[in-house]
Amino acid sequence: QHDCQVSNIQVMQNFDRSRYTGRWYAVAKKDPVGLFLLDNVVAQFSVDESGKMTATAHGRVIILNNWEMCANMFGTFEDTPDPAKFKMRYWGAASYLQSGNDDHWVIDTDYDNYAIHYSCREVDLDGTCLDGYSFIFSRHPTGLRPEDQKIVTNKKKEICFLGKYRRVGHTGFCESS
Ligand code: FEN
Repeated sequence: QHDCQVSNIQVMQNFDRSRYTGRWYAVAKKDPVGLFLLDNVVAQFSVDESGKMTATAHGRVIILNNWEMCANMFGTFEDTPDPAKFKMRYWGAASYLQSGNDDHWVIDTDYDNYAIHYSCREVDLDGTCLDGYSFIFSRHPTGLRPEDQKIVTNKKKEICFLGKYRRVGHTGFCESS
């Protein structure tokens, strides 16, 4: 469970998607290779009448010529046999934003305060993650509660991303859109 094998990573038991709905503020992120969201990342998860999970997310990006924009992203989730593991198809509202299809795993959450998300895009020959990203989410824009911080640190270790996260600032840049 500490061998960094993607296939051995433990995810949330009995994940309840309806309790996961609503607004989540990214407080830290581990970036993938390539284009991504810089900061001010807020996600909003929904479950429709048929039970399918969807989400929107926004975040600040800097496009060519150092132009600051707010990227509005959309995601639809395909279920897998594990209730905490999804395939996420995502795209942006603007055509210059990259789209893709990523794994979307919920590692741990208490639904009311914190959540740890994980996505490995490329598994190395040795079974570890070569390119992946992860968000630490909080229900509170101010950050994680002290009592949740040690849980989150332990999970960062388990997914072998400890030391690879950066704080996600919230300046209100995307709040008007
Ligand atoms: C997640 C959960 C909620 C729904 C979604 C999520 C994932 C979002 C992703 C965003 C990717 C952004 C990209 C930006 C980009 C997990 C929060 C959907 C995966 C790829 C630029 C930057 C500069 C430029 C062009 C594009 O394309 N950024 O010149």
